[in-house]
Amino acid sequence: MQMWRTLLAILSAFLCFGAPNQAYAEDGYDLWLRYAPLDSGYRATVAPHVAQIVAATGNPQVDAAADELARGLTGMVGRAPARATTAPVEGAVLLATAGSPLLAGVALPFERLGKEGYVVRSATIAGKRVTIVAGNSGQGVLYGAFRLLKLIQTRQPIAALDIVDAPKLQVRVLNHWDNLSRSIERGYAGLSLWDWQKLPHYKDPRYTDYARANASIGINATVLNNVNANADILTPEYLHKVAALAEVFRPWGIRVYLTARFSAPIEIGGLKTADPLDPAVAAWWKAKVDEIYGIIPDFGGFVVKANSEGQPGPNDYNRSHAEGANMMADALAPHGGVMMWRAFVYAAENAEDRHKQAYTEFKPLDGKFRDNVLVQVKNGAIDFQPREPFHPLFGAMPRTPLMMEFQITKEYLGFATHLAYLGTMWEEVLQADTFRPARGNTVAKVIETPVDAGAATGMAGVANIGNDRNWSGSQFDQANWYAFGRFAWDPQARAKDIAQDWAAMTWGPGAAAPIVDMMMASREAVVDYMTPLGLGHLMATGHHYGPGPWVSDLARPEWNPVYYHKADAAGIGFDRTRTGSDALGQYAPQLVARWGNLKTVPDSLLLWFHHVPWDHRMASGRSLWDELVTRYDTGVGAVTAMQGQWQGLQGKVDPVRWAEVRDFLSIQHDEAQWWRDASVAYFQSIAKRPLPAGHAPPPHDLDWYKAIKNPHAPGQAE
Ligand code: BDP
Repeated sequence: MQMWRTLLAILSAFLCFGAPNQAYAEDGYDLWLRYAPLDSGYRATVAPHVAQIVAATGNPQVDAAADELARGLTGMVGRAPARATTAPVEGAVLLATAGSPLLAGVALPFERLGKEGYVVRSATIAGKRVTIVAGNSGQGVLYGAFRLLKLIQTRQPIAALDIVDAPKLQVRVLNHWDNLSRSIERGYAGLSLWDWQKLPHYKDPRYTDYARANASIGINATVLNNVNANADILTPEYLHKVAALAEVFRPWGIRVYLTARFSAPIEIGGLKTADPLDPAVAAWWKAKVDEIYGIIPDFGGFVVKANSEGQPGPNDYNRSHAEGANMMADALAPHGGVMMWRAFVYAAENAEDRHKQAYTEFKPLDGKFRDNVLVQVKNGAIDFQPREPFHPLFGAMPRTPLMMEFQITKEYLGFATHLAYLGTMWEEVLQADTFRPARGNTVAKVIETPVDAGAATGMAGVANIGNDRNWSGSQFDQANWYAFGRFAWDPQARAKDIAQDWAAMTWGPGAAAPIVDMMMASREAVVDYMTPLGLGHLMATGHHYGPGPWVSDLARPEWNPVYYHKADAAGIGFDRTRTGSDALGQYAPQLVARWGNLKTVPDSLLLWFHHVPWDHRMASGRSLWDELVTRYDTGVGAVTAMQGQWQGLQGKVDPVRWAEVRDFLSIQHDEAQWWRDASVAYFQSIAKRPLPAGHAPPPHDLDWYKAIKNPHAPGQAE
């Protein structure tokens, strides 16, 4: 009896604290691939269907799929499945590509799968009940295996499966803003994973885990280095290091891309110019690209940030972005490479509203880019703010492949310590109707519809990954990496479904519901305590850590927060209607009508498009000033509510991760209060109105907040 009780205690300790093969407390390293033991009831329904893994070896991606399945089942079911290459037994999982003899006699919808899709189907082969995981390529099989694992991780029945799925976008890519020094621009999770000094000889096992995590969510590409690029990455010394990473990633279906500095022909090529129309420059790039493919045969291509924030580009030679992009695209085309050209441009001496500049420059170039160019457009026209309307270029360049760029790392949403699930923000952007050419053409549809038969499609996410144990700097920031992969696979996906899957896999199905509730409300909380009612870009200078709405002395007007909020004695907000900058005119007429009218513009975009009197009556019945203060307090209150929800999970999730989240929420609460107090103090100094009843005055005067400096905030540009 005593012995049974001891055994039971040991068993329940394992159930609470992770898989039995883990001799350490969970710390987040395993991400959503924890493969924790299943409860016995559900396990009994799974075990008969995963008795054996049958995979014809030889295809590295099918082998990777088989290994991952074995790893996952061992953790979850508690024993390693038998492995075989032929002749499935009852209850086998069959991993096979189209044409495999293993699938002889079974009709599967391969024509619907494309290159990377998969089918997961329960079937009977030679009298044996099996589960087929099949695709046209090993990569499809790999994604199918992860799907089967996810079904089990989220406790779905697996006895009668018939799932067909394929990605809607071709290039699903992480952009690492990693410098060769290993610092990460806007990185809040430690140093770069890429240990250039030890590469190519030492391949840290972590590279494989990184690739597994990406493959599990369908990410098939990675840009290793910063968009503010260093040309050295294109030298042979570095290319061999890059090749070593590409080799690790290959079985997981991930191609390597690099950012290319436009002036590289001068810096490492010894040329006098980087003019894209100079034949010597084009020849240099062609030779460089041929050299790269000689070293990395499946190299993906380039990303270029040109003529933006001091980076060199074709404008330096009076050439257009299309002329620059096409020259490099032509060098990549014979190898099947892709040229991702960023539309994040705003010029040094340009008085035009920054919101308008990318559209002004790129729209006339519609139809002028090669098919293997993807113009990479940030979700909003300014810069990854907590809330922006969708970028007006979406829908406005119907003959140009446009890819979405989201920022996974939370440069403007509180770094790693603020809990902000970005899935809701991305869904809001993707589901926004461009009304171009007509109602119903959402941003998601724009990016997933190829502009012609051969044209590329894609989505990029600025990575939040570093060498912290938990990869993303916080437990909850893993959810943003996860959600990015899911949206890149299917831009029509829903943030809540994604949150549910992530929470169940990462924290256990029992804890998922309250965690999903926290996640779903979290981004709006940040909007409220940082930039409510359509305000934006009010962060402190340089590092963007904390509030700085008063900043007005920086060299360029659009670097100053006062440029964005335009608060004065009369009111607050940026008039972007026809009476102001008319950035609104870059959107379809339906949106001009809706957003241009104070009666129909949603509160969430009010101050983005209008300069509004402080006493303006809001839908709530409050004056604008009272509403602004109320929103700031709502934001702080939402963080208090999350703290309460998390408290309720004590003992229901593993203790180390639980305590970390509790402490981070407390940091978030303090900083939300800081944002609120500093912003209210500043705006009150301009609005000169009393605080509405029941709202506490900031504990310090404005100068106190202005004096706060954080010279060591992480993630600053080199
Ligand atoms: C801004 C970042 C800056 C990046 C830039 C970009 O502050 O570090 O270099 O975006 O996207 O938001 O190029």
